[in-house]
Amino acid sequence: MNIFQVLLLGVVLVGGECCSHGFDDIGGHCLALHTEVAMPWEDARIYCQNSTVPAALAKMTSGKTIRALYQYITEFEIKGSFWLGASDAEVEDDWVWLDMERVNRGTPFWAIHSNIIGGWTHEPSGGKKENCLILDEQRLYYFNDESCLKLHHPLCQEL
Ligand SMILES: [Ca+2]
Ligand SMILES: [Ca+2]
Repeated sequence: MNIFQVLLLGVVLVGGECCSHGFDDIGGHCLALHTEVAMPWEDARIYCQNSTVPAALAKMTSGKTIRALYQYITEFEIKGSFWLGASDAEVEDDWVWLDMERVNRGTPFWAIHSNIIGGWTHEPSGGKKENCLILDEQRLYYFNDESCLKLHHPLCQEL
């Protein structure tokens, strides 16, 4: 192997596909949108964990990633809402990702909704009845708190 072949190999290894089979690079993250199945949040968490590569329910911490994902969903005309790896089941209104990092609040993450006095606030608004996080199709794929027992698609992320 000459120096040029070594350099070429280096480019292929560094610049090649970063995501494993079944995952797509969306905004720099390797994500898999499992529209073929729908299940409660806890089952979805295990479903992602049981992927053929190390993976978990997805974590979304930047508006840029959410925009890229929304573009992907629009482009491929994907339907349905997706579970993300966050919950406030442990302590009500204390939203944490599976790795225990706190979930960002407000814009550009959580959907807005009208409150009973006619003003606008952000989700989450479900109190103790809604303890799991979805990317909500009905809310243009912003975050919404949802009953953990509802059936949605797992959104898995390669770790
Ligand atoms: Ca809650
Ligand atoms: Ca809600």
